[in-house]
Amino acid sequence: MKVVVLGLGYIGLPTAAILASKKFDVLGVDVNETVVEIVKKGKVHVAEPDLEGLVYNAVHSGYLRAKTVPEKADVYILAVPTPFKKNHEPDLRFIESAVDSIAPYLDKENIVILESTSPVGTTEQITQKLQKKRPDLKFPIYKKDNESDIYISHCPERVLPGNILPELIQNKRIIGGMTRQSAIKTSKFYQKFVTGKCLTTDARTAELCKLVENSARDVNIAFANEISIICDKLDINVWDLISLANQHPRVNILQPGPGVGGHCIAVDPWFIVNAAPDEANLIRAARLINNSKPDFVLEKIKQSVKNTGKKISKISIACLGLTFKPDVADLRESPALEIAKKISEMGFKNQYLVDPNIKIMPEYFLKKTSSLVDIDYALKTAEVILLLVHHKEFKKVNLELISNKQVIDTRGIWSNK
Ligand code: SAJ
Repeated sequence: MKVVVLGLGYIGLPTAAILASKKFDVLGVDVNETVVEIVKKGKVHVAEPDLEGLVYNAVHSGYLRAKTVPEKADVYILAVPTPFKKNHEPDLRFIESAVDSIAPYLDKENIVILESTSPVGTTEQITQKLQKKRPDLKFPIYKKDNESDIYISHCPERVLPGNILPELIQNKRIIGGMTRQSAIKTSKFYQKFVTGKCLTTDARTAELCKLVENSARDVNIAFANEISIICDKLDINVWDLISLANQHPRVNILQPGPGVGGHCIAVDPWFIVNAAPDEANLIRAARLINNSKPDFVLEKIKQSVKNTGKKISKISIACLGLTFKPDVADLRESPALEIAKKISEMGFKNQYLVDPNIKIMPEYFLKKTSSLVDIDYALKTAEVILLLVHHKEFKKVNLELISNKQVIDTRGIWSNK
C-alpha cells in the first residue's frame, strides 16, 4: 500500500516514519526544500525522542522517500499546520494548497485523510474543492450514504509532544467520515498500524472533538492559573492548596504556570470562539487568562527587583527554562521565551538564560546583555532567580545555594512544601 504524507513536521514526519517502519511504501511531501533534503538523508529537523533512529532506518530501508511534490498513491494524509490569523480567524491556506497539490493524482478507491486540527466544516470544504477540480471522480456527499470513488475523513492527531511515537501507535483515534463508508475505509487503514481503538463518527463531530479536547485542557489550566493569582493576593501557597483540594475524590485541579504554550492548546480554542463567538464565553475567558499569565510573572519580577533594594542596572537575573514545557526542546509559543524576551528589555545588568535542552541561544537575545550559561553559574551569580520551566535538572537544585536570593518559582517545584 502506498501512502503520501503531506507536511513533514511534528506530526507528518513521525507518522510517515512509523508507516514506513510497518513496510508501507511512503512518500513524505513538504513544500520546504530544506526539510525534504534533511529527510532524504535520513535526518530530522524536529526534536522528538527516538524519531531520529526511526527516520534513519525508514529512509535507508527504502520505505520512506521525500519530495516537494506528491505522486499517485492509495492513501493521502494531510498533516500540515493550521495557524490562526491576527484576528484569531483560522488560516487554512496550508490545507488548501495541500489539497490542490494532490488533486491531479487522485484515482478511484483512494482515501484522503485530514489529520490537521481544523475548524468545523473543513472536511466538507476540502471535499467540495476536490470535486470541483476532479469532476471525473465521484466524491462523498456529507452524511449521505452515496457510492463514491474517493473516501474522505478527518482523523485528528492527538499525540503529546515529547511522547509522540508511542502515542501515535497506542492512542485511540477518532475517525470522522464524510460518509459512513469513508469512516469505515479510513478506520481499516489506521487499524493496520494503530493499536488503540478507532472510533468512527461523522466529520463535523471529529473536527469539534479535537478542538474540544484541547479547549478542555486550556480551561482547566486557566482555572489553575486563576487560582494562583487569587492565592498570591491572599498570601496562600497555591501548590499546597491545590494538592490539598485534589485529595477530594472528585477534584483534580491542574498545575498553574507562567502561561500556556505549544502550537495546539494556545491555538485551537480560538477556532471554537471564532465559530461561535456569542456562545464560547468560558473558552474565550480561559484563553485570555492563560495569555495574561506572562504579564503577571513580569509584575512579580519588578517586585523582586524592588526587594533587592538595588537599581535594576546593578543586578543580574537568571531565567531557568525557555521551552514551552518540561524536558522538550520545543520553543513554539513558549510563555517562558516570551517572558525572557520581555526581561531582556528591562535593563538588567545581565540576563542568564539556562535551558539544558537548548544548545544555541535564540537569535533574539544576541544583541542584548543576555547569555546562555550553565545552571551553576547562573545560580551563583544572579540576584534574582526565575524558574519558568520544570525541567528535570532544575528539580535537583540545592535550595540552600539560593536561600539569600529573590526566587520566583512559577512552576512550584521549589515552593511546594
Ligand atoms: N500546562 C500547564 N499546566 C498543566 C499542564 C500543562 O501550565 O497542568 C502547560 C504546559 O506547560 C504547556 C501547555 O500547557 O505550556 C501545553 O502543554 P500540554 O503538555 O498540556 O499539551 P501539548 O500542547 O504538548 O499537547 C496537547 C495535547 N492535548 C491534550 O492533552 C488535550 C496533545 O494530546 C495534543 O495532540 C496536542 O495538544 C495537539 O497537537 O493538539
